[in-house]
Amino acid sequence: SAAQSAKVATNFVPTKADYQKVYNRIAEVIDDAGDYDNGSFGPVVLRLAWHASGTYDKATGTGGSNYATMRFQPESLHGANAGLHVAREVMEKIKQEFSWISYGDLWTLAGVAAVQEMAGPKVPWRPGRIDGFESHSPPDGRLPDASQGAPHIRDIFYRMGFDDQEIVALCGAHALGRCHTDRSGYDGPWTFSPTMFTNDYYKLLFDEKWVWRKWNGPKQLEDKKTKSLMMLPTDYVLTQDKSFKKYAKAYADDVDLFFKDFSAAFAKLLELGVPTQQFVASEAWIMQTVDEQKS
Ligand code: HIF
Repeated sequence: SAAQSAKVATNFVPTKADYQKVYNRIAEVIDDAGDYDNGSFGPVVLRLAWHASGTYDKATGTGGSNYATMRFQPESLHGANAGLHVAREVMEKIKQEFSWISYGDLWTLAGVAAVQEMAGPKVPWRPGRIDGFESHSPPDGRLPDASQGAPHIRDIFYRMGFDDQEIVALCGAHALGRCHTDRSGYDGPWTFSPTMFTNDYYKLLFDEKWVWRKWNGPKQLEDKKTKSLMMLPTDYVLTQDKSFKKYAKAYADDVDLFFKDFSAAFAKLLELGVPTQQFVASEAWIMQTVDEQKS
């Protein structure tokens, strides 16, 4: 009967294998980007996972990935989130197929899939986020402003509960993707391989000479040699601030150390604001890459 099938539907308890199916679908959709940005939605999907999580405030326990409030206005219209409708629309296709998954779990799992499928480290992840309401939305201003310096970066990331080492480890994700003039106003990629997770971001910061770009847009740096790469003021700060610089140099010199520290910091970011008792597993899972499942 209809009543029975409705009951079956609500009693569906997804297993790790079900989440792996979602992961696999995300991996497919990320790659099926046609002419969009180097043929990949990976970077913009990763940015969605981070912006959904990075609103967390340790002091009040508000914000974070739990309620996926970026589905609602005004958060979807916050300046920092410009362009993320692209990622949310890509994710919506998957939500239609796997309606049982919460948006917070879907978006954060997509961040994990993006990192792993673009040859990055394994990132432990577990489900348990629930869809919330507009009333759960964080205020504007919780995400970082790229035009600012070290004190601002510390304010923003200390508020989430990160330390200097974790901040610098996270920043390596700017090896991926690019800035868009019609989104942030900034322009260009950070590395020559914006769909490959590498430690090139740190290497380039130290190996290239960075000069202010002469243009009508917001203040950003360009590499003197090719003028094809960019750094935001907040990226360049990693070479100027003594404490940040120590870690950035270490990650430039040791890709394994970077992968290990990025994985830990990014896994932590994705769980901010999710009450521990909501998680379905006491320890986070390691999802398999598409390649690993082929053998
Ligand atoms: Fe970004 N980030 N980010 N970022 N970000 C942009 C794009 C990406 C900051 C600013 C910007 C992190 C930290 C900070 C990604 C991932 C992460 C853009 C360009 C700006 C301005 C948006 C656009 O125009 O499309 C600032 C100020 C940060 C604090 C220092 C995280 C560590 C690096 C937390 C992180 O994971 C990714 C991926 C992109 C590329 C998106 C794309 O569409 O290609």
